[in-house]
Amino acid sequence: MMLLVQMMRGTAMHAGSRWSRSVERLISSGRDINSSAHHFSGFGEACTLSCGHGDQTKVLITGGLGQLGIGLAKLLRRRFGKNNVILSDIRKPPSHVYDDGPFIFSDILDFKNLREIVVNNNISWLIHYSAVLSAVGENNIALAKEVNITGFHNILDVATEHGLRVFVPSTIGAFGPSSPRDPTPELCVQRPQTIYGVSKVHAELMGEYYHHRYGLDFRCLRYPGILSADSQPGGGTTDYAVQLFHAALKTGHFECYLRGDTQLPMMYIDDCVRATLEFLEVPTDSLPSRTYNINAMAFTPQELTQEIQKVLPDLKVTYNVDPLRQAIADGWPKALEDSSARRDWGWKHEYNLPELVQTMLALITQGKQMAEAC
Ligand code: AKB
Repeated sequence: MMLLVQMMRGTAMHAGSRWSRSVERLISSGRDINSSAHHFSGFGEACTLSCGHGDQTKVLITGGLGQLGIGLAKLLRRRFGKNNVILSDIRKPPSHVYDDGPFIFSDILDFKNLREIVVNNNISWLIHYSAVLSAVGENNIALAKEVNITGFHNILDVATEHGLRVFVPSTIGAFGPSSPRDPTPELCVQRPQTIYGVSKVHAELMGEYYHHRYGLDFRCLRYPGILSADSQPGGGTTDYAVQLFHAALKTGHFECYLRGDTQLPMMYIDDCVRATLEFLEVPTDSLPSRTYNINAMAFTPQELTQEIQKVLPDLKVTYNVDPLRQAIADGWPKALEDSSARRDWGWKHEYNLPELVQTMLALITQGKQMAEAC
């Protein structure tokens, strides 16, 4: 027992101050250190015990009410069982979210709250979706720093402390104007010019460092802009694409804040959540890298409009360029090079632009009809 405490103190000294404080608190709290012992074996060496999780994967999703959480939870619940996937956020969800499976309050800025959730629910995978996106981040840098950097440190520490598999999305936003843009390789210059991008590069590097230093099972995919029919993105630069579909069906007119020729990589949500689950299921020893690009399609607002006009010929799109979001988009990749993901774990997208358009229009129409019928 004494030896264990000394080991933990030694480990804590090597790590960041948040971690040190966490370990010190645990030691001085007099809580059952033996029961936590196996968690700490993940530090500096591979965790050879079962990490207390048994065989059952139990997942916590942070930022669960954003664009991706509900869709991912649905897929994971089909795979692991309804009650083994906990969706969390700091907001109150619509009531159907409570019906679909467990939903709890979790604040990633509150380390103790995170730790309680992980311990009380025997969490083994942590999927960290809380983030302030690119456009909102530029308008509130303090908030972006707090959520995307401080919050992320809490995630890293709790995941390391409890030997979790942790997934953190990165994005096309982790690149900048000096990166090669068409296509953008996995390893290249990364000098983003947004706080969002800087925080994502930070997350990639910190996660990889914790993997190397402490054996943390960190996994990261660089997502393109994601399109979904029943959940809206919030505060991003690629959001126009989802908004265009809704406007096309609602009013037949859309005013686009990006220039018509701005090409960005995009992906349909089903491909995105499937990629995430497939990547998370790869055995840790079979992954040569921890951060991968994934790509599906790339289009401009003009190309998206033309494809939608094949179904809705009266759609009219006008342009009123927002300089902030245009500058962000002008520094981002036009396409991502993703051959490593295709080679290492068999990544394959299913949706191209025509399938995306058909699916989005059908689902948004169906959703509108159901809402009207209620
Ligand atoms: C954004 O536009 O900020 C996001 C992203 C590409 O990361 N959708």
